[in-house]
Amino acid sequence: MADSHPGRKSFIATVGIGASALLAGCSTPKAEQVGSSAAQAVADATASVGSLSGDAQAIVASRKMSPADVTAALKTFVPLGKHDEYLMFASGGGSGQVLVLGVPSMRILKVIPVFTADSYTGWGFSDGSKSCLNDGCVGEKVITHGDTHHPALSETDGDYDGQFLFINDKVNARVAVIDLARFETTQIVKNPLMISDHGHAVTPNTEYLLETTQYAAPLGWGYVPLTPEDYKKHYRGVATYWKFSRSNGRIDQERSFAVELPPYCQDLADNGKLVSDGWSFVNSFNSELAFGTNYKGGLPAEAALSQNAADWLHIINWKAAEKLVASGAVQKKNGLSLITIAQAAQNGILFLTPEPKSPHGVDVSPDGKYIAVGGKLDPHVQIFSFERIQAAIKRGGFKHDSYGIPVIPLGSARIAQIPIGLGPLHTQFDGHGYGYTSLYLDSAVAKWKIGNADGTGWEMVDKLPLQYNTGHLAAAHGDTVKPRGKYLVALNKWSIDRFQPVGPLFPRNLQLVDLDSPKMTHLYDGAIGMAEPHYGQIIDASLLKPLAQFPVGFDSRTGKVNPDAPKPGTEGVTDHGDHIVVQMSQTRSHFMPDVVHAKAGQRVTWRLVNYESTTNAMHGFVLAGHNVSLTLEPGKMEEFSFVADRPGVYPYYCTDFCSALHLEMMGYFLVS
Ligand code: K7E
Ligand code: CUA
Repeated sequence: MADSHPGRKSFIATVGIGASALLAGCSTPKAEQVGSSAAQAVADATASVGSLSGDAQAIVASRKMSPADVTAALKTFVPLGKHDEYLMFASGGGSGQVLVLGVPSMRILKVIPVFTADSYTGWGFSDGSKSCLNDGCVGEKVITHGDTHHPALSETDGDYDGQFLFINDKVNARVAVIDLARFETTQIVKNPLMISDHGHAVTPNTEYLLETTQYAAPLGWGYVPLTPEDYKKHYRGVATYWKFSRSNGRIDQERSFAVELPPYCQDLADNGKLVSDGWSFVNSFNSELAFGTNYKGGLPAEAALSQNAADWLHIINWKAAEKLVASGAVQKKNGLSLITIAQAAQNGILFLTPEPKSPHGVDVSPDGKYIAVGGKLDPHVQIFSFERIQAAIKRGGFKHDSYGIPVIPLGSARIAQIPIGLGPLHTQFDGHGYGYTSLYLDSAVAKWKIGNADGTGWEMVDKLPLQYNTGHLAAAHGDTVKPRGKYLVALNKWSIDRFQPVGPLFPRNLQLVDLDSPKMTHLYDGAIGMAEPHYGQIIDASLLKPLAQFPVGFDSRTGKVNPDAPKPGTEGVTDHGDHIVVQMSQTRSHFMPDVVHAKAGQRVTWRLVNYESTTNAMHGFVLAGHNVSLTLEPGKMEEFSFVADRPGVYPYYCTDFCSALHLEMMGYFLVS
């Protein structure tokens, strides 16, 4: 990557990115060149695909496509009317939502609202979705945004089963359940101990969702002054194990528990599988126990937290933790069973081992034998052996950290470090004996060979530049016991010159990489016009069995048909004096009733059902002046309520062009 790219450098200068490592480390873009002459390219392209028809040859020539372009186009094109082979669930970052994309086409199929209201679907507008969002209140404070990071598909025997998706909200330490029969959020829980989180992963049979803190704080959201002594003594992290019950599709706080951790700034987390099932691995990056003091002339947080050569990998035996909780020896704090650091250290639940230096990603190999750690400020992917960790635990004779937690020496746990480049972050696997680690500073992905238990044979075999500043990678089933290889999506932070300029807020670039070719090749740039997507997971689409429509009167709040749902022939308005109840239906192309009267000051309970039995026949509903916006799929019931406080004439109408007489699908709400 020798060429320089003025656009890139001036961009960095303009935004004032100070880190010299960033400038030095970032690969510079290389124009994807066609070759010396267009004619040669056409000849090459034609040769590469055998005989192209006359039309195709003309297109290749006129668009100046290289053979690689033609191959990429053919590999990502899903023939008209056909479906993608895989679906990717990507977090929506600061939008608080989840994206669903088809792979390999990279078409966006759906945006699932989770922590943020959405006026298209009506999430946050109906009473049911409001109450789900309100379950995520921080105390009395209603939160209407989120920062989604790590989607986690439910697993059976360590592989995705297509039933549920879980997603965390980093900023407010919340976890949400999405039911993949409906592709709808069905539950949000607020962590009663931590105020913000980061790591999030399921155990191999979805017994638990692991949620780990990032920025240490007093447990239970209280106030303690920020001094070095107070930080050490009263600030804490936690690993929370949320119990998930598949039978009702809900998280059960009563059967959940947490393990108290020192304020080391825990980061990503992954759970063991197969041989390492029952264990969790959690990174951290503040062995210094520091915080920023630039407000009074000291070090900024970024420097204070990255002084030491090593940080701590936390190793948690969650099955032992589960047993300790079941024994009744564990106290509750804010309604959640909390194993203290002392209890965890004494009962073989918590161990530490050093890891170089300011690590970020931690990912367990498909066989469960190895833990790959991305060093962020260290140019290696570090490989830890579960077998060696277990042998060290058996041997005992530990030293301890200042919190009394047993420490396994680095040499006893790590078996290899593979030099791969600058800024290693996150790793995925392909099921063919290789790992793939993103390189944030290099803007690249490194492919490396999974070596032997004795530490030999671990080596990088391929590297592909990416555009630019890659965060997570997602491969098909790439973090399960059965990775499928085939495709890798790089979730890039910056896109710089890859797309038509659309103003200073640039699209994110989800790049599709082909893992089937002998060397990794780049197939597609997928622009995402929303927040930084962080992680995504890619599942074989045939494993998903979503509903095509709801039974009539289906209420998302309960997941059942609501007995109060309007029924044919019973629609209308009932006046109870201080309030009215509206029972309304939608069918192409009318509302029944199409006029609703209320008196100023009356409370209104409005129930609406879409009676359609034709798949895809949805109707919208908006009511002028009342902040009501919904979409109802066939069979769906929604309920909303408000006080009719302002006399007037308010049209309501359907927002979906559902028939030739869609514009006539309207009515009046009159407040006298
Ligand atoms: Cu690396 Cu939140 Cu997984 Cu962003 S995190 S990239
Ligand atoms: Cu219903 Cu338009």
